Amino acid sequence: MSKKELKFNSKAIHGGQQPEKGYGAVMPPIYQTSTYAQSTPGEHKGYEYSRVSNPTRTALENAVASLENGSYGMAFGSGMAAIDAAMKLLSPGDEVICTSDLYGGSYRLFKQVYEKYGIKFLFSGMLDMEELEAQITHNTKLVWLETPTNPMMNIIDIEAVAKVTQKHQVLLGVDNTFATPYLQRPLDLGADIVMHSATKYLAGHSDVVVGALVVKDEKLAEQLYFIQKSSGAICGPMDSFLTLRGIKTLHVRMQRHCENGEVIANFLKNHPNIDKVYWPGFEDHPNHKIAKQQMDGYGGMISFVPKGGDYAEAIKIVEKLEIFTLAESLGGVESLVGHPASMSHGSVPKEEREKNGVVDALIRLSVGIEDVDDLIADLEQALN
Ligand code: P1T
Repeated sequence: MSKKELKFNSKAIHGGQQPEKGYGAVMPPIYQTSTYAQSTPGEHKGYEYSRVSNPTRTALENAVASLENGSYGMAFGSGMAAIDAAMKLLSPGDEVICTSDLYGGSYRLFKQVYEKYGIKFLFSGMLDMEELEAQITHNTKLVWLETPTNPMMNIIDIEAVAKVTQKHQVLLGVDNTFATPYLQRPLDLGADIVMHSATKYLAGHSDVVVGALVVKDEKLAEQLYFIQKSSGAICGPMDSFLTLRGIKTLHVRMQRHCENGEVIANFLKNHPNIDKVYWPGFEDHPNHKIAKQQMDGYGGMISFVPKGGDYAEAIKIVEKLEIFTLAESLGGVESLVGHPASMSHGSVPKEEREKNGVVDALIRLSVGIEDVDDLIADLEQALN
């Protein structure tokens, strides 16, 4: 049976991978080398310099490409480096339309780095396709979306957006960090580029900062490999190894993240001290129908606003939590809590983020895979 035909849980372990050629090592060795011997200039065994490629990184790139049902993968030194590489496909004068609710670091890269180079960024809720289409001009080259969005958990219909981008011959990039390919495979829905902060669920153990891109199209892959080797923001061999090791349990971890997420979302929804809970698994979530259609589960990311909450109230709660560690990031085995307004989205101007619902009282949970009773008890003590 070809490894291409494997089901997801098997692909997480075997996809795009083969035992190492030298000694049959089941896990790819950490090729901690910058360069490779050549017998005469240009004669080598497939690798010449580790900025261009490295066997441990290749193993990771193939694994991520396999999980996303893509053909080509590129691994970078961070999620932001992966997005940066995608933005380097653009030229001055080009326009990008992105989801208005977006990781603060992506917003910062777009507005404070790339606008300086003459690239224009427009924002859209991406819930109304006619509205999205009306924003497209002959300069639009890329639509960039997150779904679920960080931190408001909006769900964007990838297939519907892809119909619009294909009609206008615009590239579609999807940041699949929150969902992971376990829950959602954007390339199957018509996206051209899938991006990951592999720092999060893919690696899954809060021990690396890594990014990835996956595409199907050969020409697009060539352009991105060229950018990757030219700009050089690559993932090192040690981090490639750790990310690959994390991926081997992605399906098991995600299953538990989803189970624990559901219990905690419902607990918060029924709690008297909570005003709003944002989680796409709720039937009354505005985009639940699309989530149900395009995702295989709802994940472990939840945002909420305490009743009558303000900045001080939110800070009190995040400080009181004990098992939920107050920290940037998400997607690891351990539960984390974040305060988007001052942490992950601190670089988004207050009026911009409040338009999207990222108010000072908003709290974001990354539900880990601990015993859910302990997580509930922790929330209970912090909320009361
Ligand atoms: O941190 P890095 O690996 O560079 O990835 C950036 C990134 C990109 N896209 C999304 C959706 C993200 O959530 C992130 C990183 N986010 C956090 C650190 C955070 O706390 O939200």
